[in-house]
Amino acid sequence: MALSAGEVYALVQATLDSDGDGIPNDQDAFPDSDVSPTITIGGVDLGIENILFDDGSTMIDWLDFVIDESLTHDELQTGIAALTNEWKSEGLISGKEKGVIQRTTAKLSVE
Ligand SMILES: [Ca+2]
Repeated sequence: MALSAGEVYALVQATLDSDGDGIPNDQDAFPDSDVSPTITIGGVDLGIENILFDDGSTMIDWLDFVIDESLTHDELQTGIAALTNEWKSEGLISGKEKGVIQRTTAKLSVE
């Protein structure tokens, strides 16, 4: 059975790994992940490991998502607090690292 050009294209797209994080695009929550080794926020490298999750997302992906989607500064800080509290409770970051991420994002302006 021959595949149509459209089927071949869909198959190739699904199995591609655009960001090279080892998770194929069709299973990747963020197919265009920022896979930098450490977390950078607003041009500042915090020196905190940028962890890759099983769903193909990285910590930077989630931080950028909250930063981009927040309409107010309160929303931004609430979103970042929720993320970093979860990561700390999972043992992925220390309390000190949580504080660094929260203080750095607090300085960002929301447009
Ligand atoms: Ca990814």
